[in-house]
Amino acid sequence: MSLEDLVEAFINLEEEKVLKNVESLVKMGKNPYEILEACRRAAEVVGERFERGEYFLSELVYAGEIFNNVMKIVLPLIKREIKPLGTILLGTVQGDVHDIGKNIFKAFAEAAGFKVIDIGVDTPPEKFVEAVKIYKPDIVGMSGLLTIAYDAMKRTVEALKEAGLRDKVKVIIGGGRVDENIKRYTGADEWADNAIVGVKKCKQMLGLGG
Ligand code: B12
Repeated sequence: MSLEDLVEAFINLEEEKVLKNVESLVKMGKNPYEILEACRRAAEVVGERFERGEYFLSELVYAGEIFNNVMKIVLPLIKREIKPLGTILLGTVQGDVHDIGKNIFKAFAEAAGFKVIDIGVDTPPEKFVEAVKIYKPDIVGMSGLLTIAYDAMKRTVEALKEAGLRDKVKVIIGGGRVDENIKRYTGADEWADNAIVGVKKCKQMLGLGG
């Protein structure tokens, strides 16, 4: 049983094999993050096959279900620290319903000691603004995997500005394809295409090292 076997089974969408592999790897004491990262790599290949027309939407949906079932086994294993570091308001932006990566980032941020308020998927800018007024978070985290998500992120940052809230929060964006250019385009303070790095950057933004 190895991470490579897991990746192969995931790419072939062999759910039973994937879940058995995950259970064995967990029993062997494998780091939960490595297991999730292997699944993320496999999901990327599924996405590429979808792009090439080798897999269809039903297979994309199935890959999402397999990932969610893996998370049910792995996420409860992540240890939580006790001290609250700060509050993160988190959501997937308008037009985008991908939430697997968001949920993984949430679990890692909570494990590191952040309080996370999750406002869900396909979240319009006004909903982010309302939630910032209510929860007064230290950080706003926006997730997005679709190309159209970058405009939604930009609109959300602009809406925070218009509401006079932009300088009261730090903004981090995340998702498989974000980078420094998209950070600049959206007006965010930070970006991360990986949950561990995302948590580290959240700590740094609040002056907590990282
Ligand atoms: C599973 C999946 C789906 C599932 C999603 C299920 C769910 N509940 O999320 C379903 C079937 C619903 C779906 C739908 C669609 N999808 Co889709 N999907 C994928 C797939 C295969 C995997 C995504 C995933 O979960 N990856 C695993 C996670 C763990 O990775 P991650 O999201 O990057 O998260 C990590 C980091 O980015 C980071 N992170 C994530 N969020 C945040 C937030 C913050 C604040 C921080 C700090 C960090 C952080 O931490 C995570 C862990 O390290 C990708 C392929 C790919 N390359 O990503 C395509 C992909 C994203 N989908 C794609 C497309 C086209 C679609 C559809 C338009 C298909 C269609 N024709 O209907 C729809 C869009 C629906 C919508 N409006 O959103 C394209 C997007 C192309 C583009 N450039 O826009 C991709 C890239 C596939 C491809 N190569 O063509 N999809």
